[in-house]
Amino acid sequence: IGDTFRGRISIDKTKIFLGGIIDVMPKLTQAKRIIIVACGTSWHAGTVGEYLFEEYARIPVEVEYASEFRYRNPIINQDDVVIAISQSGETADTLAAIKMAKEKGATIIGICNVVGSSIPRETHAGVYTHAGIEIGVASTKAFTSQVTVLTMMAFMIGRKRGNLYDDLYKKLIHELTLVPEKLEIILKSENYIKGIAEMYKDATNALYLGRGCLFPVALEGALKLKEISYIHAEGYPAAEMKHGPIALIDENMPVFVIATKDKSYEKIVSNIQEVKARSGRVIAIVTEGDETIKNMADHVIEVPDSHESIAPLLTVVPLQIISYHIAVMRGCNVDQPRNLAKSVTV
Ligand code: F1P
Repeated sequence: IGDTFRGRISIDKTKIFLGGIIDVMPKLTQAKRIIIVACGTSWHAGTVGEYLFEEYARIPVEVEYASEFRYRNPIINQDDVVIAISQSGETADTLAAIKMAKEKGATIIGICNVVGSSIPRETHAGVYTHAGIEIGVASTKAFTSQVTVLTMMAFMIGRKRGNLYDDLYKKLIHELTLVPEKLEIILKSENYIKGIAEMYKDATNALYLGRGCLFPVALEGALKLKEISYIHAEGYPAAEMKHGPIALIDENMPVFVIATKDKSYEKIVSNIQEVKARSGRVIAIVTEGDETIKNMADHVIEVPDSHESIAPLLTVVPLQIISYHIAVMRGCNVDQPRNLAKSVTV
């Protein structure tokens, strides 16, 4: 893989280091636009990236389904940076999308898991997530590791572009270093989460709601339920609920709301009220100690308090666990769901 994807990923108290993209850092920091191309779960990770890049790096971002993008005639310029995200590094649509963007002169960066796969070989630089082999077809740790890399990139570019002053930058780095121990705390609630799964295992539909960078987490929660338990599920931006999905809500509809404390908190609380007013069953992912939502929701799953930029990494895990237990209780093969392939190479 030549000179790309070299170097290690590390975080210490004062800096983030993404060895594989050092050479293209000037291109990234001066990019007029970042285009993220991916499929499935990787597209959801890219959409978290969109929120974080815009917030911290202050660069316009477009997130594209590679399967659409490759068949359009998109306007791509030489000062665009295209980021391809793919667990397998072999997804045919993502590969075709970056080949096209490369021909039009864009700088191509990859975020991939499988070392030496096809997508990294078509990029100018990139980062291996080193998440290990995904045994299951449905991506889980690939998602959290892709989001981790995108979060690090957003902070790094933000810092280089002068948007993040010292104290905030250090605080954000510190927050990243706390993720593993916070995830350990969340994993301790597995039995409690399994109990919630038991109550909803016979659902025929489910709705997932989130706002800001937690909206893609809602999409990913819904996708995990669909992929492994075959329950129809939809992820929606919470504020869009009133434009359609609200018609579906009744006492049989479980509504998973990702509602940790951030700048949208008051708004998501009113979205929960709207669901409860229509007798929907609310399962809310909340910041620990949130009594307000506890008094409104049917169930809450608490995650440790964190900076809002870290919340996608923490809140997706209880949703993955719930889908896993529902699938097992329904007798589904969680590692090899029907009709799904690990790498979609055609
Ligand atoms: C994309 C993807 C996965 C999904 C399934 C099918 O793969 O949609 O997100 O879980 O395995 O493919 P990739 O490009 O991230 O390897």
